[in-house]
Amino acid sequence: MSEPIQVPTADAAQLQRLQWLRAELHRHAHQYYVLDAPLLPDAEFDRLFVELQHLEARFPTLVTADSPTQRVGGKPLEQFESVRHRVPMLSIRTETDTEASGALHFDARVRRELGLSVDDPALEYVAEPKFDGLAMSLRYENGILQQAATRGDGEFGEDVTRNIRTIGQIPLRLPSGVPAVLEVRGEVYMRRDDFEALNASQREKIAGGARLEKTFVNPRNAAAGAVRQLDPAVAAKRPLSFFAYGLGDLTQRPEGKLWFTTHMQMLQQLRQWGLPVCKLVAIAQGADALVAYHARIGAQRDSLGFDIDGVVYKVNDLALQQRLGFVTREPRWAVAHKYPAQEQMTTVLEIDVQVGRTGKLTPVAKLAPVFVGGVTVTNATLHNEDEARRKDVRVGDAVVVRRAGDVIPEVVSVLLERRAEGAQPFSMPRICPVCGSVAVREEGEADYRCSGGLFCSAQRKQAILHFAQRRAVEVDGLGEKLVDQLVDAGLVRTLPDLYRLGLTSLTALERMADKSASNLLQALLDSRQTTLPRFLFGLGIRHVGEATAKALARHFGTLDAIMDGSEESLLQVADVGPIVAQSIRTFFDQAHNREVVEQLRGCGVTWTEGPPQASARAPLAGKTFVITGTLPTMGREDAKALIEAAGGKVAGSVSKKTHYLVAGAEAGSKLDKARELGVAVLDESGLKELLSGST
Ligand code: JCF
Repeated sequence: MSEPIQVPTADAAQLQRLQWLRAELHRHAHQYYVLDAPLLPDAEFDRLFVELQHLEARFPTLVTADSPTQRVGGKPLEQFESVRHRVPMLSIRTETDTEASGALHFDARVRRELGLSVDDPALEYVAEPKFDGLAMSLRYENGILQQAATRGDGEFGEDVTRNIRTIGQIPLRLPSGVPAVLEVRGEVYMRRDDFEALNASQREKIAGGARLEKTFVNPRNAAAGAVRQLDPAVAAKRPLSFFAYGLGDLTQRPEGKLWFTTHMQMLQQLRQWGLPVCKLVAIAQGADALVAYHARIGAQRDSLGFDIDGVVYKVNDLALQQRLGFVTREPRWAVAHKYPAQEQMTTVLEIDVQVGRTGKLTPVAKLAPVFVGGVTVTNATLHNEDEARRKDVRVGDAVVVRRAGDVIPEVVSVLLERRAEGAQPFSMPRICPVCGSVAVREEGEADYRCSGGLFCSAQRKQAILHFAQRRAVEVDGLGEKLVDQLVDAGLVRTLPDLYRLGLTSLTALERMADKSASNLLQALLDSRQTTLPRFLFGLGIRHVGEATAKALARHFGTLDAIMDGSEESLLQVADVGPIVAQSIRTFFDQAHNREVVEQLRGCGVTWTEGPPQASARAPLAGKTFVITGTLPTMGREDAKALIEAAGGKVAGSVSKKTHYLVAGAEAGSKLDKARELGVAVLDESGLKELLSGST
């Protein structure tokens, strides 16, 4: 009756591929789990793993007991004592479909397994970020932290108690009334700013030659390395954080009463007991709410302060969780819904050297296009000569590219074992690649600069783009392509040349229709009515950013006063120090710069000038602010403008140099950081009080 089952047999090439995949995966798993030093980005490891799974599914007879697919997680290191988890440490099923359908599938599956029909009401879920760190089980006995263990293989983990005790966020003692045995499960992770600071100091130690300190490729690895340090004193210097998300072993309440009946109640209880629980955890009713949560956290992903690789959905009702149960070691009531990976592998096609507005030469790796952290990346900066040398990136190399947070894409490491023979080390050119002038690197500077000044067409182009940008004089539609054309055709050499353009010369350019040409001319006419701060900023004086330009304009009132101001008088301006003052003086001491200003005025560029407002009305002079969260009535830009108008500065991230954090609703990691550093925190009304000068 039944048909004979066709068992396909693998050919030699498939067999070889299978064996190669197993060997590679074993090697990389050891690097990752045991040595905390992965050679491949996670996404690449996953690809190899899935390829092996597929091959094994096609040829089931070839599955071996020792195949990497037959085992979860890593084996414990010898150095740490092995701990048996009283309640196994779960892993979680991952949904790699990063689209909304990933959430819809989970809801549909849970409903099916519970026997619910379309007419039954929506299920209640808890949604939380999925932290990219390492899983930890904290065992409290009678309220005292007795043991901390890694996941290991889920059954046996490593005893890392001594290292975990150094994490400030983890309470060593819980308040009275907690269960006699309480095992808290959560994730140890490293915040992005802590990671950057740690790597910076590791690099310094390398540069200082003190001892070879390695830098870490990402926060997850840095955290894993710290947790498995053999020396707790070293672990203590690694800034780790912790979020609780679940429970293991637990003593029940007397008389059969329950501590809690939902996952959310459990988290709230943990928070009350003093354990850190992420504030982004939320209740979601039904599939659509899961989709919305995935999108909302995805939009915040870059600004969260820590890496996440997805979100986790859990059925909220603990009784329903119990009904759903487990498949092998994964609960049926939870899933991890991923986001696009933040690290990917690609190839370096070329290393270019770009010339900036101030002549700075920046080496840039041109990459085979790769989708990382939600965008397609084709360039990664190598910053400067020292960085390029440290990373030793060469043309043709396979590299790991990382894009996390708002930061520009970065090459984190080179896959040395894949380097082609004869790949040549990169060296910084000693002449400008655009104009051929000598490039010089001053004592104590990291950058080479082209010495060609405005003779260098790259610097000219950048200067024009800087002048024309929206935050400066704003010439609508004058972008990179057009500036390239104008400069290359010799139509524009200096800023005033812009205002001398005419219809005939413009339409002679390639791909320039009458319409675009007249649009540009109109935009140039419109740009002539500007403001003094915009004009000053647009001139591109080194060290004069928007805030300084505003402060100068307010203090002096007129351009002539600034151009003729002595260094001493410039130093009177809030925010202007000796380097900035000298830079302004040097700029206006050059006849050709004054000439440019005069010609621009001659072309009709104007602004209204006012009386000087010597920094009297600058109650916030010298103070640095950071704004975070949603303020009740002001937009962030409004708050920023008010602070700057009062002489203060607004920065993007909290550091020891921050004087005030202005925090609105849903302030996140910046608020934590400010509290940690003891930075004063203001709400909107506090800011208004400061601005009025009454405090
Ligand atoms: O953030 C995480 N990495 C994370 C891992 C969060 C969770 O709520 C988890 C988890 C692994 C297993 N929950 C389970 C059950």
